[in-house]
Amino acid sequence: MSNRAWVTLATNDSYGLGALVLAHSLRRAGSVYPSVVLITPSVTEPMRDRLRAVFAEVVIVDVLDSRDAAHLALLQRPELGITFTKIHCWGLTQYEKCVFLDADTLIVQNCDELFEREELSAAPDVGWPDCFNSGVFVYKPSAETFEQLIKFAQERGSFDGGDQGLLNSFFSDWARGDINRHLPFLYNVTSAAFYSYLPALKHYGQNLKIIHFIGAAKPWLQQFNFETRSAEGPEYLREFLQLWWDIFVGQVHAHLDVAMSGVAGNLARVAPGASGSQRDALDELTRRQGWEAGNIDYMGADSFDNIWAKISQTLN
Ligand code: UPG
Repeated sequence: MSNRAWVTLATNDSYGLGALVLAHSLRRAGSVYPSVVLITPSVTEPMRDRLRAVFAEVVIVDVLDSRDAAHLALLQRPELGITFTKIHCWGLTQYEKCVFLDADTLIVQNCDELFEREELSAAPDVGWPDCFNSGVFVYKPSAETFEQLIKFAQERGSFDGGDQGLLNSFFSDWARGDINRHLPFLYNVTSAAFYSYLPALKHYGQNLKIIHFIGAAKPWLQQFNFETRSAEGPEYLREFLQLWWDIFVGQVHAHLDVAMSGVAGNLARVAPGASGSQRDALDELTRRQGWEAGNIDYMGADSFDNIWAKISQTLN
């Protein structure tokens, strides 16, 4: 058994889709290391079966939630308290070193060299570069660190209500300490970089290793045309959304089950190459889920005119 592993987290079937595509992207990139997924009891049985088929290990953990509504409101993401569950990754003490990857990341090129880094290595967050982004980090599993993190969380909480605030306070010497613990940004290119510094992206982008679809606009909530097999969504992200959906269509879609929950169950109902009404029905469901997750298409389907037309039609 390898003493190193990739680790991700899914607390529901929708993030389970992200985890499945991520695991296939690691294989596609030829990684020699196994991947492990942490799941919580709310992940359905059919999704667990699928995860077991693709991951070397599926580990069930309890939900840890910051329940910090005030700070999460500042982030405008009330659902992120549950990301505290990520801390369980320190409990995987059967491994000596791990790399944690959010379920909304995608491996574009092999990055096995990350395992040569030490705890805690991570890339800067574009919003505040003296903080690291906690979507990709190298760490050393340890029961002691796990206990310390739980204690720290109970006593001090998190300045953003999510795991990123907590981990940055805990590993507080990251910004000024050993530069080797700063991963190049190419290992965690967050979508925000595409509109904040486009020339740099054009200049360095061909070496991009990991793309991270941060924020509410997850790939599985974007529109996908099953007939033409083309991904929709923002132009600047299209190439990476296409890669995500290509892996999904090639490796994941055929194994989905209608008994899965959320978007996973919806996508299971779509036949490959589907067109017309079946796809429209799915779009409707996905749009609704996207809307409920705060991913609102203000200028398109969810525009005021469309909503008003729907209300008028219902009232007549
Ligand atoms: N996750 C779940 N279920 C949820 C929400 C999150 O399993 O309901 C997992 C999943 O692995 C996901 C990760 O937690 O990828 C982080 O959540 P996500 O919604 O992807 O957060 P981001 O919008 O990408 O935002 C940022 C950081 C991320 C950090 C989060 C909260 O990039 O690393 O966990 O903020 O601090």
